[in-house]
Amino acid sequence: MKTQISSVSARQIWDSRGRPTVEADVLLSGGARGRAIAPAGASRGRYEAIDLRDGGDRFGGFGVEKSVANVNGEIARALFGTNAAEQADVDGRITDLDGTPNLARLGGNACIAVSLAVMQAAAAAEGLPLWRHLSQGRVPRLPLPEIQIFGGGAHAGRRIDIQDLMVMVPGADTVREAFEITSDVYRAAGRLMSDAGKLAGTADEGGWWPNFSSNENALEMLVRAIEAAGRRPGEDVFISLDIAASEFFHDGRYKLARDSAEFDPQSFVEKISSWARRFPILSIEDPAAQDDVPAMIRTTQMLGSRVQIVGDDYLVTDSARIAAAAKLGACNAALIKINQAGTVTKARRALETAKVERWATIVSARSGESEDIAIVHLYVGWDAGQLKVGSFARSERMAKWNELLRIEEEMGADARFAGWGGLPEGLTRQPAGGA
Ligand code: 2PG
Ligand code: MG
Repeated sequence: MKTQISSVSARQIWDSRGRPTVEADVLLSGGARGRAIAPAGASRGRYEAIDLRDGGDRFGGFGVEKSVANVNGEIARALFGTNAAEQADVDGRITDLDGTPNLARLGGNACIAVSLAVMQAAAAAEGLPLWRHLSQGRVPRLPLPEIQIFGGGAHAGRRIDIQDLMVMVPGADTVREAFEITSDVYRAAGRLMSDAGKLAGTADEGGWWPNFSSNENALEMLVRAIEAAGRRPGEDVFISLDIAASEFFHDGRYKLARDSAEFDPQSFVEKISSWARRFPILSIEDPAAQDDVPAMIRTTQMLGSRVQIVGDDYLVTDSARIAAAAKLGACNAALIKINQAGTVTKARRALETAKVERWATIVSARSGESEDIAIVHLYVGWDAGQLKVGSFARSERMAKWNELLRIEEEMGADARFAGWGGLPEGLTRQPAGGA
C-alpha cells in the first residue's frame, strides 16, 4: 500500500495577522506528501473546536508550541502506519486520542492542520488535484462567492458593529464575471471613501476600513459603491451581511456601540428586518447571538423566504447543532469552517446534514488565514454552493479566489457557475431594498 502514513510533523509558522499558527506535514509510504496550515478566527463561536494557544507573554500569548508538540508527539505516534486514504478513520483516531468534546486537549488547530495535510497527501498519492480527489468523478458547480467590501466588528477594532459587509453577484454567468463585477465595486468603494476623506486602509480580511458614523452609513456607502460601479443594487449586485451578533450581545441586550443604541432581542430582530427592507440584502449571517435561539428563529420566520439566514457562531460546523436548528426553523444556510469542526470529516458531516435539510452551504475561510488554498478545493469537491474568503485584496484571500479561476479553467466546458442555485432552495428572487 502506497498510502500508509510514515510520518507526521508540524512547525510554528505565521498567519495573515502576523500571529503564530500550526503547519503540518504528512509523508506517505509511497512518497506522496501533504501540507496544511491551520486558520484562526477572531470572532469565535462558544462551541467551536478550541484553538490551543501557549498563553504567557511570548507572542501576545498566541504561540502554538504546545499544539506543535502535540502533533510531533502523540498525534504522529497514533497515526503512524494508518491509511491516509481512509480520512474518516484517521480523523476518528485524532478525535478519540484527544478525548474531549471540543479538541481542547490536543488543540483544534493541531487537529485540523493534520487532518487537512492527510487529505492533501491522499490526493497527491492519487496524482489528482484535491477537488478531483474529493468529487470522485462528479462534476461539481463553481461557487457563488460572497466577497467583503467593508470589514468591521472584531476585524476592524470594532469601528462599526456589523462585521462583514459583502456583495454577491448571483446573476453572473461565470466565477470570472462575478469577480470582475466585484472588483469594480471594491475599487469604487475605495474611491468613494477617498473622495469623502475617509480612506484609512483595510481591515483584517482586506475590506476597506469602516470609517463610518453609523452602521447604516456603511450600508448606504455600499449601495453607492455598487451604483458607482455601474451596477444595479438588488438586481445585478446584492448585499450580504455578517452581523456576528454574538460579539455585541451582553446581558440580554444587543449593543450597537457605533450607533449608541441598545436593543432587546425582539427590537433587534425588528432592526435587522428594517435593514432587509431598506437595503438590497440577500444574505444575513448570525443576525442573533449564538445562544439567542428565539431571535434566530424569529429572524428566519420574518425574512427566510427571501433572504438567506446563515448560522455561523450558532451552528459552529456541527452536524447535531445544524439538525437541531433545522427542526426549530432557525436559519436556512450553514457556514462551514473546517477549523470550527477540527477535522475534515466532521466538517463534511455538517455540510451533508445541511444539504439533507435542503439548506444552502457556504464554505468559509477565517479572519486569520494563510497561503493555504485547500478550502477552495474542499468547496468545489463538496459542491457547497457558496464560498466566503474575505475581501478582494490581500494575497491570503486572492490566492483562494485565483485558485478558483484555475479550477474553472481546468473544468473547461464542464464548468457551471452555481449562481442563484447556490442559495437556499425556494428563495424568492424578489429584489430587496428600496421598498
Ligand atoms: C466569520 C469569520 C470570517 P472569524 O465570522 O464568519 O469573516 O470571522 O474568522 O473572525 O470568526
Ligand atoms: Mg461569521
